[in-house]
Amino acid sequence: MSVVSILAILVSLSPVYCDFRLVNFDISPTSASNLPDGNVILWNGLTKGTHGQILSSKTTNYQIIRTDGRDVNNGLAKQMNLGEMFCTGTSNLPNGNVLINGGSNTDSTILFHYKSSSFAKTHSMNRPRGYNANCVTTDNRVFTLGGEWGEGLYNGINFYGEIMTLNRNGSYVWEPLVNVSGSIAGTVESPNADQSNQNHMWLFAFKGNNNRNYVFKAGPTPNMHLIDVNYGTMKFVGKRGNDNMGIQGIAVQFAPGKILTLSGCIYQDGDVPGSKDAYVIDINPMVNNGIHKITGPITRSFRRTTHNAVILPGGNVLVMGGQTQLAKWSDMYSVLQPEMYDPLTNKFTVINSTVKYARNYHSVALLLKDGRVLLAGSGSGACETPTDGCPTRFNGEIFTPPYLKGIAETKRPKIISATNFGKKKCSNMDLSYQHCKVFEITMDVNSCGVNGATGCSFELIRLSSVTHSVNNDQLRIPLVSNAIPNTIPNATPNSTKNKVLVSISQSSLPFTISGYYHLFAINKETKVPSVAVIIQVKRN
Ligand SMILES: [Cu+2]
Repeated sequence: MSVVSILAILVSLSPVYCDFRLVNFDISPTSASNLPDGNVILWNGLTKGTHGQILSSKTTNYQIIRTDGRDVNNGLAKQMNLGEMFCTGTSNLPNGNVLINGGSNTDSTILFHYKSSSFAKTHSMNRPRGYNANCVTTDNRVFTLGGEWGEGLYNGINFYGEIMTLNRNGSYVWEPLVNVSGSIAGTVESPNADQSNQNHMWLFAFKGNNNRNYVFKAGPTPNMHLIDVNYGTMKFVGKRGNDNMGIQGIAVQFAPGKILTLSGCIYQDGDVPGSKDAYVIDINPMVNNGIHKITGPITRSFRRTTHNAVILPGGNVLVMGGQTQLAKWSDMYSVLQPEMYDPLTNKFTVINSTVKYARNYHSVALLLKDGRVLLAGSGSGACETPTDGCPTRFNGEIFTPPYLKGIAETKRPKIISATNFGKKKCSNMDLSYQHCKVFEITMDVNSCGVNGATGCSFELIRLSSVTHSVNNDQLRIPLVSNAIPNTIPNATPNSTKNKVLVSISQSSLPFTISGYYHLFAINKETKVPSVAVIIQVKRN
């Protein structure tokens, strides 16, 4: 065999880099959630292809997939028949289960238990609604707000806030917060004011230094609000810079208390252009009863509405799909190129790659445990099979971000274990106990470089849920890391070189939400992230 032919074989064996890899599904997903086992649950409507639900129907199709996009079963969708699960509120609960509440015109509340892969119905909301939005609060409850009827009827009904509490006996109950007005929170003075209700709000929870539990509403209306979930009150806290109504837009908390908003368009219906503006809202001062800071407008590379955004390990935000002009259930005006926001430069840059298919209204995106990104769904929502000939997407694509371009899996930082540090056993990072606040991470030998584990930085990215592009669960928390102190008995530089101690900083605590997180190690020099280990974080 000649040298030339050996080289040719080597070249053909090396993995071909491709940004977006197509994965086929049995449904056209309109919602998705990360699960604590690393899998993802996808669901949509009444039939495998529907983007909608006939009122009073109780059937939803779903699939559970692995990180590589393969179904955990036989590739066929399953059905659950307990209630509506379309255009709902969604939350990743502190215990790892997924809460799905409302949808179209229902009050139903459904729990997905990830350990048994089963659904159960729980206490109904006081106000039936679809298009509501949730967030998990800093006192481990779930807050929901806004919405409307699925048939597009608004009729002046106030879709006020509600809060769901887990009782001591293990049951849940929704309590209305009638003074947290969904009408005020969801409305702006515009000719189509009522249409703003058909939009999932952008909600972010934090704890004040007065120990009260707050929710900041960043959008989609340009009027921002602060909600006190203990007192059940809401106040106007200012405009989102010069931003317009941000319908079919999104917001992500890429660092504790730092929210990037990516507005959509000004009306729910009609051909209206998408926004090109982004803002960063820093709500850290609000912890001490201060005033938030706004940076922007920051110019995006493309006009977009119906787009998705995913926070990546390292803190960049990947923006994908959507349209330059709103056209629901359509491939018109599609933006195929992704772009990335870098918080260090405060700029967006186009990524030299294109999605395989238009991913617009009702599309979803989630960060996966291996540092890749799932982008899925979209289309007309009117096809029953992938071969019907209309553009309903019975598929997704897995994006390999630039930080993994040309990187062999063996060259990534590798977390061997992440356990509590100290004398007592803690099965999670429990912030209420001093001895459970610090985690000891053991890295594979030299996988952060020759100087050991201190060559990596560490961060948490919360498991999250997305519907209609909106994902209020996404949250990134950089960790403080320290080498193992040499005061520990028997510790030698060699035995501790690949270990590091990590904890959540004091300034991140007000924004830390109980639940499961991806723990990533990132090589400080190459910026390459590890595959994540999933850990639980608890606060009392
Ligand atoms: Cu919808």
